[in-house]
Amino acid sequence: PQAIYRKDYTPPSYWVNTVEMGFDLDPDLTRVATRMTLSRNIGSRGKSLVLYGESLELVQLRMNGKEVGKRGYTLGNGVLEIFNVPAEVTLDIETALRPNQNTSLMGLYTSNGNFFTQCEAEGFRKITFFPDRPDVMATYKVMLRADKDKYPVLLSNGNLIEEGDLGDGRHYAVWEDPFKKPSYLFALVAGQLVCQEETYKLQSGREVLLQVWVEEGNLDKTQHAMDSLKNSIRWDEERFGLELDLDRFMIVAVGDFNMGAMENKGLNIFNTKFVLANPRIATDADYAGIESVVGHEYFHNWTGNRVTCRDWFQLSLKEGLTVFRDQEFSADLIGTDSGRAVKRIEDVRVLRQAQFPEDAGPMAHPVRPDSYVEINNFYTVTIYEKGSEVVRMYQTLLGRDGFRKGMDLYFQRHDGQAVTCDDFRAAMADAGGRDLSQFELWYSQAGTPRVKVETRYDEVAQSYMITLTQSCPPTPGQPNKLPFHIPVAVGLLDSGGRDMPLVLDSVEGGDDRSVAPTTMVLELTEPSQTFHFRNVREEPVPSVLRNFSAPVILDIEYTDAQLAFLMANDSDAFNRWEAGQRLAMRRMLALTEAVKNGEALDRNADENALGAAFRATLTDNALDPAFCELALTLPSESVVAEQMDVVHPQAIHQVRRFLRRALASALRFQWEVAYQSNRTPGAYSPDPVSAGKRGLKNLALSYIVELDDGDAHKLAQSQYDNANNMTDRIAALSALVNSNAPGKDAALASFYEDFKQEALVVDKWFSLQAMARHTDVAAVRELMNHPAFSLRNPNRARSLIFSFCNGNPAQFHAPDGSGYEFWADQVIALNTINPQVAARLARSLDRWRKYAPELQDRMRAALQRVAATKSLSKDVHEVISKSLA
Ligand code: B3K
Ligand code: ZN
Repeated sequence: PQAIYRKDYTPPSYWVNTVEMGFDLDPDLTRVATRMTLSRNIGSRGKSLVLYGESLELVQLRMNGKEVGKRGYTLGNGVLEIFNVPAEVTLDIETALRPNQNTSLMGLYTSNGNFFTQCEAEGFRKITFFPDRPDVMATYKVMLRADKDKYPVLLSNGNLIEEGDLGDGRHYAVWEDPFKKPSYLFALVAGQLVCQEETYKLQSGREVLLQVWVEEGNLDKTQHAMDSLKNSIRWDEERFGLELDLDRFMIVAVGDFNMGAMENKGLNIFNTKFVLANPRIATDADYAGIESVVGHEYFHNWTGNRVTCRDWFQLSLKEGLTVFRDQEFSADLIGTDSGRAVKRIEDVRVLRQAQFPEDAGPMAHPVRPDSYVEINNFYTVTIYEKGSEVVRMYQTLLGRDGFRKGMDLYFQRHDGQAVTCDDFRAAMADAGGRDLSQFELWYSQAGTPRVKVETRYDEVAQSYMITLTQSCPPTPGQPNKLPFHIPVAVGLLDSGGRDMPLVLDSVEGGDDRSVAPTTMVLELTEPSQTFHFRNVREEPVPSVLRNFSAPVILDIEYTDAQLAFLMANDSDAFNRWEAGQRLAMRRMLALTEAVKNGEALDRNADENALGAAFRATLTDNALDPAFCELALTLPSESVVAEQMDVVHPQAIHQVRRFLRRALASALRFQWEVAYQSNRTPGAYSPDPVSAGKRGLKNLALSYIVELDDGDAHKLAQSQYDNANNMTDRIAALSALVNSNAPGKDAALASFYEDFKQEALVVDKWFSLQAMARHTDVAAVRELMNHPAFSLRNPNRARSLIFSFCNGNPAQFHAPDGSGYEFWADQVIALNTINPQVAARLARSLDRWRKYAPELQDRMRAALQRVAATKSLSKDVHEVISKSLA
């Protein structure tokens, strides 16, 4: 397969002005008639017209009404090239396709008997031949025709302008989207669906129709999505002055979907997982996920749809920005400072858990990649989450108001256009009156920068110096890196734990502000820089990278005592959490080293430093329970693995369990108190305060159950039996399943019986077992034989296979390599069904070079077996060959 390079970008030879489509929907053979008007681009005289098409039968091709003869075009390798095309032209193309056989879930496909589309990134070419690239924007008018009984609902983008009967039991609907859009935002839905709808009044007074479409029987699960949509609309008006531009906005839920959701203009299509919720089936995390994904897709209407990407290398232009917007949306909805901090910590956890490893592995790529083989492989945590961090840094550098000015200028300049990351950066720089040229390196250089912190206090001069030194490891194709422009937010704590006023020496004649700030953003732009603070009365404890002001790894030396001090006193909640994580990480790495050296972990080992810090947090009643939960959660096994040169998954697992048991037994009474005092009696509500309490209560339960005694089992069993919501039920079930409680098998069985009609809950049932500590490869293979299991449904495949390969490291990395054989079997099986899903799974062995040599050999063998498979998709091929390179 051929790589595509960013430097090779050329504008299209023809623009498309209008598109009219007629669909005769039939699951076995759908016919699509497309009429488009095109205009030749300047400077393209003599160039042919290039259209893309895949898995399509070309039934007819006409140019200005006349059939194009065999010599007028070539067709092969997914490209239809037409020669001698006039400057202004009308094309008529008829195609035929087979939705029922489309298991890739790209283009037009069926799910449970209904029709859906997914066109991003390059799915429209599976519907008709088209210049399927995001810089070609056109208006669309679409007529859908189908059997009226089987497909009573017919939806597409924009406004419904006509509908009626056709005779023969068939009917039609005509939709028109007034806004120009790239083909990847096209969508249609047809089938037996019902909706919850509401009219909503915008701030301007205009009324819009909001609908959430689901299969019959799910109408009791749409309220939260509807509420989230209304919150999103209001938030974008208030925070960014952006109004919904259509009269109708629809969300449709589908059970077979490759990812979370899709922002098609006016017709967002969602994985059921991010729409359906009620207390019986959804957890607090599900409620939060729905809110942020509904927000994310809605916010794309401006950042992605109105202003879109020139080419797919610019993907982060819309994705990084829209993730930033959805993160801010969720934080603003919680409203409190501590709620914002909790949200920030959760987002940084995702970055560290998933993006840092990507940035350090064989698939590392810049936020704006230079090349790709398959664009679908580049919907990554780097493009999304690191991209969001890059956008956040503009806000840190320019301030909230400055950032808003930059956004306003961006829309003023580019509304209706397909643009680049440079255009976004220019709007920020121009609105803020700042030179942001060095900031470009955040887009072009891969890898996670490290920032080393050194300090010196001069008591006589009452001055304090902070030296920051940056570096960035090599990544594929990028051996040497230039220094980044890094905003580092710092504060200084006095011995009483209070923030000291900050006065930088470089500020002439002191600060003209009457009150000195207590947090300052230092801008690191050189390889190394020293910042001098004056009037520093005593040697402070520095709090560096407050609120995680840049996506870097901070190397800073603290004593255990300083970490405990920061954990107790830092006014920056993020760094309070961070101090606790550093303390825990230090202990976990030391113990893992001990296990690797064959030393036994003493059950009565003294866990004083960590134990005391945990005790202080757990007994501080002034702390927000949601924050406590995060502070009392040990770094995950994969985050610990990232810190090691040679990873020993079983040793890490053993250590994390050992520490959890030690903390459980040392603090048992306090865990019991936390359990009791964070109960949330009464009707379930997913609000952040209640969810935070449940989170801490269920963390306490999980620690208590580590002790695996009768009382602990009873507590979990009783919570399981009496739960009135899924959060508490699944937490109790998970505690039971990870213990030796006598009732655990019965609980698993009853859970399945109670929820077997709810696909999303059956997913949870598989996933919980896949990640349980007793579940080995053989047990997972056995679960695949369960009648409810299917590889074809992405959610189900993810719930069992991905959960095991990514979420149960100690079992997956079994020394005999059986986990890797299992992985290879599933990648190969999925490759023929759904290349996108297969390629995601293929990433699970990404970091194979980090493991002990015996494991490496077995991983390489599994990778090579996949590589040698016949008819490997380019999706899987790209991932595997980069892993082996
Ligand atoms: N833009 C889509 C992702 C499409 C993925 C295509 N493989 C969802 C989102 O980011 O909102
Ligand atoms: Zn997105």
